[in-house]
Order: sequence, then structure tokens, then C-alpha cells
Amino acid sequence: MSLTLYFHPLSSFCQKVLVALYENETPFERSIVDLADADSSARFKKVWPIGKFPVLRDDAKDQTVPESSIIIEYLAQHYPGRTQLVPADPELARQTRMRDRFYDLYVNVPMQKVVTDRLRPSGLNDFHGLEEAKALLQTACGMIDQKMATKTWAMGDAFSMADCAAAPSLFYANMVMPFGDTCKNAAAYLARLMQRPSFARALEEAQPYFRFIPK
Ligand SMILES: N[C@@H](CCC(=O)N[C@@H](CS)C(=O)NCC(=O)O)C(=O)O
Repeated sequence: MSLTLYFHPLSSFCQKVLVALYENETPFERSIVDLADADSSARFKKVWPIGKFPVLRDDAKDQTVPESSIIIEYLAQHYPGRTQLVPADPELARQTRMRDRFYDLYVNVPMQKVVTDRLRPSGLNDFHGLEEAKALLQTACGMIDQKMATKTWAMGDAFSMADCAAAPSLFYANMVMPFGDTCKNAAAYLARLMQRPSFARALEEAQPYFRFIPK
């Protein structure tokens, strides 16, 4: 087995890559990183000094691959399987990348802003940044709701990298700012994602850590 994933089961960007790995039953070794533990953090930063996960290490090809989207592109290129994570057609591939970017930048990032603001020492909260993040999340949810009125998956009938990005982003966004009443198509899409075996498995593995999510 040449692939090792450095990750944490609770992390939304790591779940995105887990979904891609589980979709194609790609074998990999797990290296859980605990950033709160000095040794674990130091070991991980030797692999990727930026210190953000997920990171994929491929010993067979001597490649260290950071960034969730780049990892999924790498898997699609070097370890393809029955789920085509990035379509072969260049136009469809561009659209898939665009939707992947959309979920990362306009759902995952503002969702994380809401969660991490809760971890700040009292008196150091970023109220303005928080309001901006919530407004962005609301706009994004409205756009997703429109798009998903007629689709099963982000790109239509085929599950892709865009759905890997959407699953944890929408799951946690719904936790911090529930959208079931206002964005019914987005909520139905999230329900489909949660039933998809790859994401259901990632969620089940994250379950023991949910108590660490700041309320
Ligand atoms: N652009 C990166 C974002 C990765 C990211 O933000 N990871 C978070 C966990 S979900 C992280 O490592 N947080 C720890 C930190 O910032 O110290 C990707 O797509 O992989």
C-alpha cells in the first residue's frame, strides 16, 4: 500500500478526500493528526510545514500532495476507479472544478469561520467577519437551492469531485446555520449525500469526535 492520508476524521476538508477514496475503494493507510498534540503536530509539519490537512503521501511515486482538490485530481489521474471523480471531457471537467471551488470557498470556508470563531478567547471574537461569513453562507445556500432543483448530484446524474466537496460543507453548514426550512432543494441534496455510502462512512467514523465541535 503506497498511499498514506494525513487527516482528522472531524475535518470537513479531510472528509471531502475520504469520500473520494471510499467511492473507489482506494486502499490507503491512515495517519490521524492531532494538532492539539505537540508531537503529532510536529510530525505532521515535517511532511507539510503549512500544517493544514488533508495531505496525501504516495511513497510509490515519491509525491507529497496537499490540498483536497489537488489530492482528488491526483487520485482521479493515478488511481482511477468506478466513480469518475473528474470527467474526461474538458468542458465538464472545468464545470466540475468550478463547483468544487464554489463549495470550498463559499460554503466550507465561511462555515469554518463560524465554527472557529467559537474557539476564540472571549473578547477576541470577530463579529464583523462572522456576519460576513453568515451572509456568504446564506447567498451560497440560495444559489445551491436553485441549482439543485433539477439535479441529483452537483453535475447532474454522475457523482463527482464537486459532490465530494459539497457533502461535508453542506453537512457542517446545516449544523451551524440550519437551512432545511429555507433551502429545501439544498436540504434534499444533503440528505442524498448523507445516504451515499462513501459519505455515510466518513460521517460514521467522525461520530466519536462530534463532541469536540464547539457549540
Ligand atoms: N485549502 C485546503 C484547506 C484545508 C483546511 O483548511 N484544513 C483545516 C481542517 S478542515 C485545517 O487543517 N485546519 C487546521 C489549521 O488551520 O490549523 C484544502 O482544500 O485542503
